[in-house]
This record gives sequence, structure tokens and C-alpha cells, in this order.
Amino acid sequence: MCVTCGCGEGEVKIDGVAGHAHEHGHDHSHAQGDLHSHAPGVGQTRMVQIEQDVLAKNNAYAQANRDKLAERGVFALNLVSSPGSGKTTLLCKTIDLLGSTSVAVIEGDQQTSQDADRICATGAPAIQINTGKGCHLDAHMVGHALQQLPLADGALLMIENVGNLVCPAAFDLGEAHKVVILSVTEGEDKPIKYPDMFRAASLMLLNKVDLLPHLTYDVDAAIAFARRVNPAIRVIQVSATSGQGMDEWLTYLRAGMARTAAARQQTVAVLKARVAALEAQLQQAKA
Ligand SMILES: Nc1nc2c(ncn2[C@@H]2O[C@H](COP(=O)(O)OP(=O)(O)OP(=O)(O)O)[C@@H](O)[C@H]2O)c(=O)[nH]1
Ligand SMILES: [Zn+2]
Ligand SMILES: [Zn+2]
Ligand SMILES: [Zn+2]
Repeated sequence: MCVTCGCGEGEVKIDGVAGHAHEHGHDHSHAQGDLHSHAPGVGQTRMVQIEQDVLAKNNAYAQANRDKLAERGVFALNLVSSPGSGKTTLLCKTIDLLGSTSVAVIEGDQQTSQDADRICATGAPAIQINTGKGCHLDAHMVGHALQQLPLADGALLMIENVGNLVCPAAFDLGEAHKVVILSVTEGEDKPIKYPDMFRAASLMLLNKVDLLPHLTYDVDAAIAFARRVNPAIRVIQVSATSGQGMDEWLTYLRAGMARTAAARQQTVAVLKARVAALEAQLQQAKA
């Protein structure tokens, strides 16, 4: 169940396959029953306890994902938005510009493999997670998708979450950052109506700016609303169809990939130095 809206889980499918093997040997006794957030007969204290258990379990899976990604030097972003903001279109455009060999994608939708099919058509690898009745991806699903996704060392991993401006805010997937996409057809006030999501994100992509000449949309007001809930949020104005703003977006992505690769190299260097020191100690002990 979702701790935010109480919706059911349904049957999760990864690339069309329900259920999954547990090579990683994790305990699978989820604290996710059929309980509903507003379940009659379940007291408030019990509900809070269940929410904490679900989120704690998710955070443990997220940390495992984060460790795995760091080991590979993979920069991972969790793309969140309401349905139809342009996430998949933006991903296709990004892959076209960045090259299909350096990007891999995990797609989240309740049903269909439409989005993964669109990504695969670009040449980049993609895995589709269908959440059934679920309203968000969680770190456990992403961990299983990662087992199947061909992911090069130093790659960019884009996780397109289920279109929903509420529930995905609470679930860490192991990403470096959440990126919220707001399209100019949705109204300026979404950041103050759905503040949790805009607070959780480090970057807001204001998409579909090519449509601005046809709308009465106040870009400054939208940015001011976003900064009211998250003063540190960075904003890039883009159009996934015309390509406007893509340079700045690609610069952001390349900088993140370079930082992540450098951190991995540093970890490897530290480990090598430690191994050398231990070998020297061993030689001394033998002498
Ligand atoms: N004019 C314009 N249309 C866009 C832009 N980006 C996406 N669209 C259109 O918006 C619609 C939705 O785009 P998608 O990429 O499917 O949006 P999404 O966020 O992936 O949708 P879900 O996965 O269903 O939540 C499509 O008709 C796109 O062609 C843009 O920058 N400008
Ligand atoms: Zn929910
Ligand atoms: Zn599992
Ligand atoms: Zn999509």
C-alpha cells in the first residue's frame, strides 16, 4: 500500500514478468499489507507505525541501490511529475543528444510498456516496471530492475517515476537527485499546491516553453512559487520538442556524471592505497 494515499499495490511486473527471483537474498516480508491509510478500525498511532515501517524498509533498499550505483560510478536521477508533463519526450531528446550508449532508463507506469518501447527505439536500454494499482515506484522494484538493466560503468541512469505529483515524493529510490518536471500547461501554482514534491526535488525543469506564446502563463510566478517551498531549487526552462534549454540541461547532466565518476575513482584510489599498505605490512611481518 502507499503510505501517502493508501492505494493498493496490485501485481508489480518488471518487463512484463510478475514476481521475481531473490538473488540478492533480501527479506521479502514487506510491511505492505492491504491496509489503507484511512483504514477503518486502524488507529492513528498504528497507522503512523506502519508508515514508518514501510518508509524505513524502502530507505534500506534505497541505500543498497545507492551503494550499487556508486560502485559503478552511475549518476542516477528520479524524474517526477504529474502525468503528461513530457518526461518520456524529454528522455528521448536527451538520449538523442547525449548518445544512447551512456544512458539507461527505468520506466514506471501502472500499465503498458509504451514508454519503455519509446526509449528502446532510441537505442538505449530500458526496463519497464508496471506498478499495477500502485501510484509510485519504490526502491525494492528499482533494485530488481537494476538486476536486469544493462548499465555501463559511468552511465547516466534515468528513472521515470509514475506520473503523480504526490506519492513519489516520499520514496527514495537511491537516486542522486529528484528532478521535478512542470509543464507550462499545468498552471503556475503547482509548487504550492504539491509542496512535498517541489521540496524533495533539487531541480525543476519547466517544460513545453515552446507553447508560451499561446498561453497566459507567468513563468516568473511559477519559479517564485517553487522557490517559496524550496529556496534552493534550481530551475531550467526547456522544450523537449524544440530543443530550447537542452544545452543547460545537458551541462547539468554531464557535470553530475563527471562528479560521480570522480567520486568512484577516488574510492578506488583509496582502496588501492589501503591494499598496498596492508601488503607492505604483511611483507614486514614475514621478514
Ligand atoms: N509542445 C510541447 N509538447 C510536448 C513537450 N514535451 C512533451 N510534449 C507532449 O506532451 C505529451 C505528453 O508527453 P510524454 O513525454 O508522453 O509525457 P510523460 O510525462 O512521459 O507522460 P506519462 O508517462 O504518461 O506521465 C505528448 O503529446 C508530447 O508530445 C514540449 O516540450 N512541448
Ligand atoms: Zn499513493
Ligand atoms: Zn525482492
Ligand atoms: Zn512517460
